[in-house]
Amino acid sequence: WASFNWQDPFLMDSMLTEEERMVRDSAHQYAQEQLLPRVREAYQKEETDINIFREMGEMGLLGAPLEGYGCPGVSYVAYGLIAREVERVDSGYRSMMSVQSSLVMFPIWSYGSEEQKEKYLPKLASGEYIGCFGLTEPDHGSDPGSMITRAKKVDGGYRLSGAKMWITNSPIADVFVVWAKTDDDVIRGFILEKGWEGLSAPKIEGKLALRASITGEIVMDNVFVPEENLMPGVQGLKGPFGCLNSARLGISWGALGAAEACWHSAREYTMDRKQFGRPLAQTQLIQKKLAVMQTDISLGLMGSLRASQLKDAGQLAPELISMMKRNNCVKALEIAREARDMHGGNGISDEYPVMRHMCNLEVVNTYEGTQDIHALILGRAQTGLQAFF
Ligand code: TGC
Ligand code: FAD
Repeated sequence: WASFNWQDPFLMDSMLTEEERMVRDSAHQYAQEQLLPRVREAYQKEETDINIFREMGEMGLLGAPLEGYGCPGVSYVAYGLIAREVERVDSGYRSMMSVQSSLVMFPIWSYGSEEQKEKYLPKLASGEYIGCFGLTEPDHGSDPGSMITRAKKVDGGYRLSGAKMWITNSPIADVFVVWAKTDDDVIRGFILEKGWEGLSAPKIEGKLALRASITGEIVMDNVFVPEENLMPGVQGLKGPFGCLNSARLGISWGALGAAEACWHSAREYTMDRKQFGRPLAQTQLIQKKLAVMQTDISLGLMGSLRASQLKDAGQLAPELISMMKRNNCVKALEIAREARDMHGGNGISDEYPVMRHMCNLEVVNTYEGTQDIHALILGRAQTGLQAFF
């Protein structure tokens, strides 16, 4: 028998290519050396450092799986490994990165005209431009198909009116990918730019989670969008959902990075902390909790790895992404809550990462489709019965 590797029970490392291991290691080094030292203050003060986009651009972490236009073109497995390393530090940093990569660069790359690709992608890849993605509205979150944002056809383009809510990066964004219904009631994607008349993006204050990542609204008051800023390549909800597929896959990896940080912190803490004359880690209850964390993380990673390999082979169904996004976010949140508890009173201090991860993971469970919405997608897939309404 082989000896057991408690940190990597399935020997996942050996299932990665040389390039994937290299990408993972450099993302790990960047996240631990550059992001970790600033996260405590950023979270406390609710500050988003825009230099992080430039740094990530230099590292090749923005739009990593896309080919051309200054993007590295790595595999989706590598993209997942990057998300895991960044979210090991903070879900907010992964959010900044995955919105830019999957929700702004991906639609321009997939549905944009050649001119749009050349104009926006290289600057988004380098982090010179910051992007945001406007789908959710104040009254339409889980059901974006009912959106009311309108794009009225006028001479030379469209006039956009409406509001988008809970938009990652919007107050600092240069480029806004916005989804709106045209006169014929069809959802289309538009690229808006900061400074256009009638466009504003106020910050949402009072967030108790994901505080290192700025969130805002997008308010459009009759904004003129020239014809050349309509993305020609897609119509209907499959446009935004195509982007969400790729972002959700990355989140399934990222959430486990946060969970791993909590697991390792709980393990170290309970090895050091003595109560009743022995380390907490020498009690049966604590060992059971550590075993559950290890099992859920390891199984989740195997699922995400397989899903990403299927994506790279062109064989991935969106429902499997729902399964992995839902499972890994739910498990990561349970692990963070348990790890917080195992740190006792110290668990509520920001000296330890567990409470911050726990709060962040509440959001990660909600955005990109809540766990219940993904359960309904999976329920529909196995029964053929629509239970959303
Ligand atoms: P439904 O009838 O199911 O589908 C309508 C059309 O869309 C197509 N479609 C998909 N295409 C590609 N990939 C997918 N995953 C797709 N899912 C659906 C479908 O084929 C159909 O196309 P067509 O051509 O036949 O018209 O639509 P529905 O209105 O019944 O949808 C229900 C539901 C629940 C699946 C959907 O609305 C949903 O997923 N809701 C969750 C909303 C959501 O995830 N919002 C995310 C906002 S962005 C965000 O949160 C970013 S946070 C990022 C960060 O900070 O990290
Ligand atoms: P609702 O849809 O009102 O759901 C509330 C509850 O009802 C949930 O528990 C849900 O599961 C449940 N529910 C809904 N429908 C059903 C049903 N049919 N059956 C049973 N239960 C149901 N959006 C963007 O477009 N771009 C972004 O960049 C972005 N970033 C975000 C960043 C943050 C910090 C947050 C918090 C959100 C962000 N979102 C973004 C929005 C996010 O995608 C939505 O919050 C999410 O889709 C849920 O929508 P909602 O908040 O309107 O909740």
